[in-house]
Amino acid sequence: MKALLVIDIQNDFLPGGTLAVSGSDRVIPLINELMPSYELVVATQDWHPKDHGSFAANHEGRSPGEVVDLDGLDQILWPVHCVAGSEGAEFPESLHTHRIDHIVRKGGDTRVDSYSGFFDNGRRRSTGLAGLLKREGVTEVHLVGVATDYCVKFTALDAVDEGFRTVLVEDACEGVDLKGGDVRMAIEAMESRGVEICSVEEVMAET
Ligand code: VGL
Ligand code: ZN
Repeated sequence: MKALLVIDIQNDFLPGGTLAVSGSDRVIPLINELMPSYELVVATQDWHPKDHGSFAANHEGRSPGEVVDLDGLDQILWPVHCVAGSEGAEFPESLHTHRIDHIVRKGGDTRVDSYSGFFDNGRRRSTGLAGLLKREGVTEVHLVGVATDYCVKFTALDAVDEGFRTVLVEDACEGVDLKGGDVRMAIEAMESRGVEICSVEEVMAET
């Protein structure tokens, strides 16, 4: 059975948000079109406490884009985004949220970031996503959302490690691309680990 994983489609990652991924609003109608084709739709949400260690504002004298050590891991600093319970952390109104069966929240631990929907960046704690998918009988996951070079990439790599056939629906994703080429490199990294790459059109033609 196939599940659609909708990664971090939240106001702060959309144009006008605090960590806006340029062009990310483009993927919402595509995701809406895809959702009815899946037996299970799981959406992740980046869901940080105000004092989260990934926010530049919580490191004296630091700016977004700089890298610090956070509990032994390299951490890129970001603008304040997706604070639990804030408007920026909500799904946009344009997303067909009635199609979402489960929501998995990540990034709740102040001392560690969580790009993947499965584990934190230190792989210390699981979100429960793998167990949820396995209980539901899922064997294949298709990924859409933001950002291709962060949360989508790390969720896809963990999905492969967890034994799922893993497909990236490339044109229904959008990346940050901090340094030009990050999205291309992310896609290559996913492919070389066994992630299949396809398009919305190809998915829709199959169903
Ligand atoms: C993300 C940076 C920081 C993402 C989340 O959803 O890709 N990127 N937090
Ligand atoms: Zn975040």
